[in-house]
Amino acid sequence: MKKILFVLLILSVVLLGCTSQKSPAPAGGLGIKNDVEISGFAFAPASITVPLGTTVIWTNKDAAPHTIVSDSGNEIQSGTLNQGGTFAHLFEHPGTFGYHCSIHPSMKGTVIVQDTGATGTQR
Ligand SMILES: [Cu+2]
Repeated sequence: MKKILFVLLILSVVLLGCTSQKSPAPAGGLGIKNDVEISGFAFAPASITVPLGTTVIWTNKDAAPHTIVSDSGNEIQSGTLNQGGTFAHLFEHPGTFGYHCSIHPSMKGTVIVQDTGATGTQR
């Protein structure tokens, strides 16, 4: 009886192993996160380099409202963030994304998304 249980245990481990190998990791499935603070009318850090599939989360620590808007295109487009407000964006394409605050155009930041191949995304 103990032998049968042992064999069943081995079988289930092998089967589970096969099953998990067959399902591909979803793009950005690693759940990498990176925080940017908005404080003193500035993005901190102003420039960040992240691997593909990273979710960047901006948090407004100022009493003044701010936005996060792409310098070109519409990759990043937050609404107005009041104090304590957050905005999250998943970067699914490699590249350099410059952004600014539409209320205070002197506030600028950059997100550099690198395709390290670590996410398993083939391009
Ligand atoms: Cu602002």
